[in-house]
Amino acid sequence: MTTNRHKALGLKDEDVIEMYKTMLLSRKLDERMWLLNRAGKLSFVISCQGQEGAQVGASFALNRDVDYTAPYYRDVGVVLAFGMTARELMLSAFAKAEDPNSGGRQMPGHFGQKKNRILTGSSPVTTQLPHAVGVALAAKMEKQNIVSFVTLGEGSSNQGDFHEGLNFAGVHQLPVITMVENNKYAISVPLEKQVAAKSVADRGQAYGMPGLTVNGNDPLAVYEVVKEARERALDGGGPTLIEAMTDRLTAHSSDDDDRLYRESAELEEAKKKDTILVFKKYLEEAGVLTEDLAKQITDEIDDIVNDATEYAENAPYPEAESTLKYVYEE
Ligand SMILES: Cc1ncc(C[n+]2csc(CCOP(=O)(O)OP(=O)(O)O)c2C)c(N)n1
Ligand SMILES: [Mg+2]
Repeated sequence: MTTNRHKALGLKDEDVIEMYKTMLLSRKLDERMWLLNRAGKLSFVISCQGQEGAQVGASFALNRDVDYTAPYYRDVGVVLAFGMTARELMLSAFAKAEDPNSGGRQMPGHFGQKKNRILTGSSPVTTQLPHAVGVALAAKMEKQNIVSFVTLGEGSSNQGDFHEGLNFAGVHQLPVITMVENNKYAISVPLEKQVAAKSVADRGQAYGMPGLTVNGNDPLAVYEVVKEARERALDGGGPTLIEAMTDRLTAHSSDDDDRLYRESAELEEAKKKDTILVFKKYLEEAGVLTEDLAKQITDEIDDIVNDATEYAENAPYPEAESTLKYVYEE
């Protein structure tokens, strides 16, 4: 019964396999980046691990040929789904000239790629939200049949930009979908010290839009609510706020030690609900993922990660003389 959930949502077997591959590629790239960081080859990693199901489930519910996204730093699953490649993500991690995000100028996780309609973000959290609302305003003014999709962490939903952006989107009924990836930590600060409200989703009501909380470890559940939100937006029903409950399976970043503020038992519990495992189990029970296919996918992804690492490691750094390019008018 539950094993046919993807078909009930209009997803073919090939679609859910593609979702699984995208999630696994996100995870394996991230794991490789940690190894490279600990080996002294990469300066910094900020992880998607634990949040891939929410990221990929949401992205697959969008029209990735026309919609815009304003992702936040953990969204490896979103940018891969929108068309960024493993090589490009590694080029960014190694800060190489060919990195499409910033030519090696920004820290990793600062995504931006015009051809895939991924808006450039900057370091202050939540600044991407008013940008996404602006894209939705333009889409409405130009009568384009598209939505913009923006993500952020729950800690960042306390930032002014969140409230200003959502209020504007609500007033003008704009086609923007906001997804808060609630991993229950803002660096070392636990959820109960971040938000007094019962849920982040409840904040939608204040801005005149539906606010929904969904199990972010279940990509199909996220797919469903984002798909509905997209249809509502295109029908003129305005914005939606979604809170995807997830777990951050790593420290905040490679510069953080989460053992100082998070009990190991809590992390072990979170690992039991790991979105990759949850989705793999679903696909096995649905008869979509056989042992042979699982092995084939793992091999394929290992090859992609190895190729990306080798390519990026051997790629040239930007010329020192190019440092000020795009900073001053030439
Ligand atoms: C305006 C602003 N304040 C503080 C920071 C430093 N900072 C970077 S990430 C982060 C935590 C954000 O937590 P959350 O929004 O829950 O996202 P998560 O990292 O948990 O995914 C903070 C405080 C920042 N980048 N920008
Ligand atoms: Mg958080």
